[in-house]
Amino acid sequence: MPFTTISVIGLGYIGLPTAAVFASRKKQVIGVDVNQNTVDIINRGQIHIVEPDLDMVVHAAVTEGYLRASTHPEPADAFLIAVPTPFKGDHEPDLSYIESASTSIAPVLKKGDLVILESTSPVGATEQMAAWLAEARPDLSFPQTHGEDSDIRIAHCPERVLPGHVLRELVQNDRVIGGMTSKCSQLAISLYKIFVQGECIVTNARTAEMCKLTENSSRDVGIAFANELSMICDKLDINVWELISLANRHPRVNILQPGPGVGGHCIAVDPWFIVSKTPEQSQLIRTAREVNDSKPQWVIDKVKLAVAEFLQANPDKTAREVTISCFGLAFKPDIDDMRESPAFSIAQKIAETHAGITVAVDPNIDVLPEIMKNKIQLLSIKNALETSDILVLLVDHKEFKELSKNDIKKQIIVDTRGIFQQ
Ligand code: SAJ
Repeated sequence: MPFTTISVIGLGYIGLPTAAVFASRKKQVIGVDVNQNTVDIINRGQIHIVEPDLDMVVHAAVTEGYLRASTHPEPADAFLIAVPTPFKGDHEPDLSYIESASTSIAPVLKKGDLVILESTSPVGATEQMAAWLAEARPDLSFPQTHGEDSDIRIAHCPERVLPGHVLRELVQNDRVIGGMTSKCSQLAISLYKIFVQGECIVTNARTAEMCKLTENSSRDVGIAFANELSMICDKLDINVWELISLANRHPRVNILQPGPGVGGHCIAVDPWFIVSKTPEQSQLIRTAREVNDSKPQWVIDKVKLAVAEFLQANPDKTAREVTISCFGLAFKPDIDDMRESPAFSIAQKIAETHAGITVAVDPNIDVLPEIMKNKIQLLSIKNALETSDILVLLVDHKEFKELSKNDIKKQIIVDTRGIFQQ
């Protein structure tokens, strides 16, 4: 086996589970992160993110001596870069984290090492990473200049795991292996085969980059279609959820579900990496992004109409006496992750503009983020139902789906997930 020591750069939602899974296969793993606090937490055998079962796997890996975290890279046989690739204000991809990760590992690289870029990246990022490495280490040869004879092997192998199911999907999903040369791909396969039970399929680095972007753009376009339908149906007085379930009975139709918008750190971001490279050719992908990004404002307008409706029915009251409850803050059901969450931004916007009380309810969140604390009250489902006049359903958490029509009969409902309407 060519890999005794494996280093994972970036110990976030993808890097940490990946490091832990290698360690659970009894490889020596060095996890590297710029955040000292993250490193300290992991070295205590604990975790700083929420992902089912990850705490147990990390705890075992650290106490058995297979996983160790550090703020500085050390020599290893393989390096996996799993750092964020956000976009800048103009939707241009920001590769600065990949650049600093490359610069930080360059001094410890040695002949025969494998470097894999796992971060979701615009097309060309792997070649760019290889160029940064070559610039920092003129004494080593790289695939872009030396092909199959290079000292260092480089590949792009995008992660495709679903938050909430990361440990299972890391092992079971098929893996796209985009080597810069055939030998790069073969070495990358032998690394992933340490834990991957799915198939490892070889392609080139550019296709692998585009493959990951295509998967998430395809989902974004699908969700945009559902969101657009929901706005059309609202105008035409048709129940969109009934409509979609009927249309989906057709053997070749499979429409996704509308919601308050698209959240998370992947689907709302990755399509822009395609648009920024090929703006003229990416009209559908851009429009889908715009449709999904417009949905939160549409929901906020619906809430305003609901307040007006309430005041019309209760002429003795003013807006200051109307309590609005936002059910759900996470970016999707049954998790606590609020990153890029449309539910969170809708609740925040309501709290900023509504004269009365705004309440939030989320069974997976115990403490509100600082930014919300003095604007919103966090209540239990029961208390929120007792006190609120308008209920804005933003996330289809299982606890909300269990509510019966009797529980919610007195409120005006703005239901963005259709759980009270099917
Ligand atoms: N959503 C809808 N309607 C739907 C499905 C989803 O409104 O019918 C919304 C969700 O509520 C959420 C957003 O879309 O706000 C994204 O959720 P998701 O479950 O579709 O995806 P993520 O962001 O958790 O994970 C995606 C996955 N990609 C695909 O399914 C193609 C995952 O496999 C990727 O690894 C991940 O992005 C990533 O890291 O890129």
